[in-house]
Amino acid sequence: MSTGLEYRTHPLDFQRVTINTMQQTAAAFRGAMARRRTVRDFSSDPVPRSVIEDCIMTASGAPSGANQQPWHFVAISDPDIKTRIRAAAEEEERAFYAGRAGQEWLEALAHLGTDDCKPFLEDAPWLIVVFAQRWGDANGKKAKHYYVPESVGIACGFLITALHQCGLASLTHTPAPMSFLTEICGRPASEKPVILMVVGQPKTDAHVPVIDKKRASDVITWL
Ligand code: IYR
Repeated sequence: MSTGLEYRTHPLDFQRVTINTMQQTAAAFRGAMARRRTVRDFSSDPVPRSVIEDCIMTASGAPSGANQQPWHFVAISDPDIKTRIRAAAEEEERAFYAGRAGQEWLEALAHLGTDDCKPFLEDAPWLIVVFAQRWGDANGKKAKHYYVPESVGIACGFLITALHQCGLASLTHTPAPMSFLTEICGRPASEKPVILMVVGQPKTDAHVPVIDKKRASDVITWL
């Protein structure tokens, strides 16, 4: 079926590297990313807005279904807005830890040492709320978006990687439900908040839980 729409191309910008460089880069990047940990003890040391913008634009360059880029990022440094977000998030978390989660979920989380107290929502210099656009607006007409959760998940992966690469810690925080973020961030109802990314430097005495990572033989099947 022909749509009659135009297909245009330009030459790919791609640099081949030697196998040696490929191997060294892969191993070095694996090591660098292995040192990335989810942090919950944030210092309030400031982080330049330009760094946050660069990391967000790295995320926004991620591949997406039909290249619809179905995302919007709200970057918050305003202390009053952070205080509102903390209050709303902690209200949800109190209900979560007091029973909404259920025993099985709480047991799965126990080794992370989390509770309903979220000081990092005020301590960290930046909060980035990632919104998924369930549909787009094509000249006032609702346009269906494809593979939205997958696309936004990939963009969040780019964001976390970019933040780590430039020396910043992050926490993928998901108070449930997180619909209060739509109102606080002034976003339309067509957008769904999916991740509240907490970003900054760790406190100098920050601790993280002891966790295991799966080994190659656990996660890869070679055929
Ligand atoms: N949102 C809660 C609970 C929580 C849920 C999962 I899944 C985690 O990986 C970590 C925490 C909280 O932030 O405490």
